Order: sequence, then C-alpha cells, then structure tokens
Amino acid sequence: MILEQPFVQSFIQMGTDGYDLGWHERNGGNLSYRLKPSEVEAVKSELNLNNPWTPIGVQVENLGGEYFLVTGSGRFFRHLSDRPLESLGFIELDETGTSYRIVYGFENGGKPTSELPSHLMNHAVKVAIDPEYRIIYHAHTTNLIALTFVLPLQDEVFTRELWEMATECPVVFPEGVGVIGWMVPGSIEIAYATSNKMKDYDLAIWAHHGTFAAGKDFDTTFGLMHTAEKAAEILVKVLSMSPNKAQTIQPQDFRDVADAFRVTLDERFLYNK
Ligand code: 2HA
Ligand code: ZN
Repeated sequence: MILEQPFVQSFIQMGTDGYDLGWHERNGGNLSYRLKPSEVEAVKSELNLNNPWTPIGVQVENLGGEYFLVTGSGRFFRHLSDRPLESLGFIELDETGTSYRIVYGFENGGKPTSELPSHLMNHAVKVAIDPEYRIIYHAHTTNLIALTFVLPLQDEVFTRELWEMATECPVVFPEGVGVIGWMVPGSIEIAYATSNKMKDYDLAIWAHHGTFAAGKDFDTTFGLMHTAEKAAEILVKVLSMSPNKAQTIQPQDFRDVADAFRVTLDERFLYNK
C-alpha cells in the first residue's frame, strides 16, 4: 500500500509539523519529493500510467522520467494526515521534462500544487549540483515574511541578520539565504527567479509571501526551514524591543565559528556595519 511507504509517511509528517507551527494556513505552502529508484519500484504496481500528459510550462530536461510526490493545488496541509489521497499525489515527468501526468492520488479532481514550475525548476538546479537533493518545501513562515517589510531585500542583509540571531545559523546555512522581491506566485517568472537563487543557496525568501527550502532528506530540510524561521522570530522580537542591538555576534566571531565547525562563510556576508 503506497500510503504505508516510509517516504510517504515522512512527507505527511513533515507537512503536519509545518502546519502545527502555523506555516500552512488554509491552502498555504506546498511540498515535493523526488523518489529514489527503489521507491519507484516499490510503488510502481499501484500507479495508473494511463492519464494524459499536461505541459509543465517550463522544461526541466535533467528530470525527464523522474517521479515526484507532491501536495495538491488548493488542498490544505491540515488534511495531509486525515485525507492523504485528496491532499497529495504522485506525478511522472515525460522523458523530455516538459510534461507531467498524474499517476496516483489527487482524488476528487485534484492536481499538483500551483507552484509546480518553481518546485521542478528548483529540483532541476539542485540535482545538477548534487543528485542527492530530493526535497523542495515552500512554507508561509510568519517571521521571515514579516522581515521582508522592514529589511532591505538583499541576500547579504538577510543572511547576516539571521546569522546574528542564533550562533548555530551560520553552521546550519553557511551558504546564506537568497531573497527575491515581490512577484506573482505560481508564475514562470517567479520559478526562474527562485531557481536562480537555488544555484547559490538552500533557502530562498519570497518577499511578502514565504520561503523555499531545498534539501536531501525530510529532517534536514524541515530543520533548515525551522532554524531560519526561529532566527527570524528572534529578530522580530529584538526589533520590537529596540531598533539597535546593545551587543551582537561580530564578523570575527563568525570567522571563529567557521573555523571551529569547519564551514566556509563568504566574506560578502561579514561586512562592517
Ligand atoms: O499553495 O502557497 O504560493 C498556495 C501557495 C502558493
Ligand atoms: Zn505560498
């Protein structure tokens, strides 16, 4: 039974955890997972391979023939665990990476997330960097969104401010975070802009909307989103108390953390204020 597969259970658990943290009001957010070949084999006999192909709107050549588990358009994360067959489904991409077809789930007239172009383009960029990447997660992270109204929408500023809020941040996301200005969600343009940031980062913030995280397994991808959002929550509290910090982590402190934890931090984030 497909729903009993461990990766499906982990997918549902991750979405439910995000819902419990308040990141998925109504139909907000979406999640996609690229199956391993062994997982495709394990579910293949239960798939329906007769549905029509639908254009994706973008070409993801290096994902041709891959299978994805995806949340449904207009569906609620709140119902991932009690109505999984309506809330999620599997898609297969054609060999050219231009079309997909539904092979399981999305019951009662469902279809994949409206952000499918962003998800697939992000997967395409990440697979080209490292084939171990499997997960793209979009959440309406309250505090990261709040910060897009008050901080300059620059990768350097968001990265540095989040790093300063928790010592573990530069260890958890040493490559930093990308930020893009407001754009129409679900569009091809936002898919290109997001995947462009994914060339450099595992986190991309959409101004006044939410956050994308990329990762290799469910725990680290969720943990990445959680860590960045927690840092943003601290920053919102700090800014609510005072526009100025009385003390903070300094550029040389970050270099010392980088040495101790053997990570590389780009000097462009360690500017003097
Ligand atoms: O699925 O989050 O960005 C609803 C959204 C669109
Ligand atoms: Zn969204």
